[in-house]
Amino acid sequence: MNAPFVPVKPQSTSSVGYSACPHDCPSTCALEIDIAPDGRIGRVRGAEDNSYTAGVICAKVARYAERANHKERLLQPLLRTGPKGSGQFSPISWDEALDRTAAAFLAAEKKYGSETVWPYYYAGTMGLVQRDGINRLRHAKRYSGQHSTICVTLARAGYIAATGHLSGPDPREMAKSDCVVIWGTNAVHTQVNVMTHAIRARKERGARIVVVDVYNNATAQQADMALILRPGTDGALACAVMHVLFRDGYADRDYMARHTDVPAELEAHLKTRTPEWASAITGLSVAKIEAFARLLGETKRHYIRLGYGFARSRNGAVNMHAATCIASVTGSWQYEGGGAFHNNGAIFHWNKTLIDGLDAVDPNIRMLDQSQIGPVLTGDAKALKNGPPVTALLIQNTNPMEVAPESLLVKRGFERDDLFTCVHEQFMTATAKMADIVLPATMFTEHDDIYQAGGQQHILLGPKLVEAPGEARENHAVICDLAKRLGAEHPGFLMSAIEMVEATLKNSGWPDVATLRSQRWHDCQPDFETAHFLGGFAWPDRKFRFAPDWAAMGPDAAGMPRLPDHWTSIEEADAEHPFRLVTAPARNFLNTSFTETPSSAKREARPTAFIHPDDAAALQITDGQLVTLGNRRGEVRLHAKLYDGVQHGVVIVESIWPHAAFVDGMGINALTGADAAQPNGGAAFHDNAVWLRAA
Ligand SMILES: Nc1nc2c(c(=O)[nH]1)N[C@H]1C(S)=C(S)[C@@H](COP(=O)(O)OP(=O)(O)OC[C@H]3O[C@@H](n4cnc5c(=O)[nH]c(N)nc54)[C@H](O)[C@@H]3O)O[C@H]1N2
Ligand SMILES: Nc1nc2c(c(=O)[nH]1)N[C@H]1C(S)=C(S)[C@@H](COP(=O)(O)OP(=O)(O)OC[C@H]3O[C@@H](n4cnc5c(=O)[nH]c(N)nc54)[C@H](O)[C@@H]3O)O[C@H]1N2
Ligand code: SF4
Ligand SMILES: [Mo]
Repeated sequence: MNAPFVPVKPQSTSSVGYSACPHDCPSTCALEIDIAPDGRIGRVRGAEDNSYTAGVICAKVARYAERANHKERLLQPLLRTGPKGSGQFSPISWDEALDRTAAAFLAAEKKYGSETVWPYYYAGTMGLVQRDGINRLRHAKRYSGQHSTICVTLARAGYIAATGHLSGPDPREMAKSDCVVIWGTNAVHTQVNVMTHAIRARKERGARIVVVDVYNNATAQQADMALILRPGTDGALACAVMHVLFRDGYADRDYMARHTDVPAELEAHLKTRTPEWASAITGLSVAKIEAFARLLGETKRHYIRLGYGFARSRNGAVNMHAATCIASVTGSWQYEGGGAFHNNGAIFHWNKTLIDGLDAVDPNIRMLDQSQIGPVLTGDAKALKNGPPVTALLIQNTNPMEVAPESLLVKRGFERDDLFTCVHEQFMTATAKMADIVLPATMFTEHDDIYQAGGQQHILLGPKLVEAPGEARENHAVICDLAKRLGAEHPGFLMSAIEMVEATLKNSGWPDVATLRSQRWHDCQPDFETAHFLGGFAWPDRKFRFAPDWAAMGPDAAGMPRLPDHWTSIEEADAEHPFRLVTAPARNFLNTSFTETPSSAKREARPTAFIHPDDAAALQITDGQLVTLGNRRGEVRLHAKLYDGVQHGVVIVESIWPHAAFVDGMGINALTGADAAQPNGGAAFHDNAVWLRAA
């Protein structure tokens, strides 16, 4: 099926191209890419002169040639010839592939109406044009909407509930902090540049690095203080810290009076949230909680870097809000190197009307929850919003067969005979294997796009640097070609990708493509006053909200606590499911991307469950033994590793391994739930009660 890589347009000499890492990582590194005389990419380096990247990138992207020049890249459109999932396909022409896809969509629409077609995508590429253009087709055709809940929803709801705005102190200020708190992000694995700036602060000013996590991960191992708590208990820790800050005179009452909503009510509420109370919930010692609170109280210039991981629980939005509140009790927002940061999404003020086709949105079209693709495809009426079944899928930039929760349902859904699936991919993923039509996709060096950083403040140009292998085509071209066949109309279908970039930059008030080509990136950092909310927070009364209006953050706020608290909405362990499972990210994979590159797979070895030695002993499980993890959603077998860097009753499985890497061909998301976390949905990937036994 896969012809060997045939490079197109060889060049005579090596050169260096400038780009941005397209992967779904908050760092969005500025890259320098060697291009060999044969037209293929070689070594990839981080740009030294980009003030956030600072010459550092992760190992998996430094080895990108292995992925781009991989012998298993998809190079031709394919038609399924065997049963779904069999992997039996025959090459066909692009015209035939697109004609068949369009015909299937038109037939489905005729039978059930436009909402039966569900364009489904995520962030395999973070380029705005190539990632989001699928929405333009969706809106122009009135296909079902996608409520994107698989990643950021919970974390954002929590942060914005507090500040009103998704931005914060300049991430480069970490280097000027006296204490960097890395909370619920395994930065060494998931966004290595946080470490660059935190370690600079330690080297240059003796700053302390604190990590709050549920296992002694690679980041915690570099910390001066690590708080390894029970999953889903960060709200309790944050409350006890604030209790101590009030109790011991560290609270900045003047700041709170000026900039927050209900400080007196918060103080009264926290009276009972003592370190003893939190110790029983979190499993941390009272002494550790006191020490952490004292460190924050005595170190005004503390930068709280809030990750996604601790928000991937059913109480995740509440926990994110609670941790953010600490910076308002100490008033650390006021200082350079201080405050609480999660993501810079709002500073870019994009006008994405052209890319997304926002001028064609029909608000009456149903929105389907991305994380509930299992229930949706298996006909759950509530998940379908009581509308027609989904009988046609167009998938770009995502691998839901393996990354979405409740994998058994997802698989059953994809197996349906009455479902037509077209997958546009770089590799034959588990999802591509379920497709009727597979289309080969370009990689970032093979098409034009523009990128914005979430964990920093640049927009970066990622121009086409090399020719695509085989017949691979960019997402934008596929969307435009399908639109033509489907009779969809929008100006965006008639433009090239770089014209889309140019127009979007202009409509958003940013420098043009020519400027970005010469500058390579543009620094969008707002001024200090704005970034630190010194003129007020982004609510009408300009106050930070200790008492958030959860109903304003999503449709399902029932029962959410009025003030920061330990909210017991998590999937608690019980007699039948005595363990809590966290599916934290593996270092050498990025979701399921890079699972195909041999060096990454070799470094990760095999799917592994980290189990506390005392728990293992009680169950007579030995190191390296096969174990079963299970709950009412499914069962998964994998190998145990005895590991004392977790609390009793907690199991960690670094992810996301393909299903095929597991003993029974079924991976970790068989155990995770697709229920929508409050208030606005979101998958609680790290919030699972499971049983554990020797297999
Ligand atoms: N190498 C690698 N890099 C990646 C990814 C990857 O899969 N691998 N994924 C990319 C994507 S899509 C994203 S969104 C980002 C996410 O990056 P992060 O913000 O780092 O979020 P997570 O990866 O979900 O988890 C981070 C940490 O949260 C911890 N955690 C889980 N539950 C809790 C809890 O209840 N409390 C606390 N305090 N900690 C908890 C986990 O143990 C883990 O160490 O990373 C990106 N970068
Ligand atoms: N158990 C567990 N599950 C999780 C998580 C977890 O922590 N634990 N994390 C969750 C999170 S945070 C996220 S964001 C999701 C992510 O899940 P996904 O978005 O599905 O991420 P990947 O598995 O990396 O799949 C991206 C796919 O896009 C393809 N791709 C890349 N670039 C392009 C392109 O330009 N065009 C096309 N057509 N395809 C392209 C890649 O080859 C890859 O197969 O997973 C979630 N699932
Ligand atoms: S750290 Fe993140 S943004 Fe930087 S190269 Fe690696 S995956 Fe890409
Ligand atoms: Mo993500």
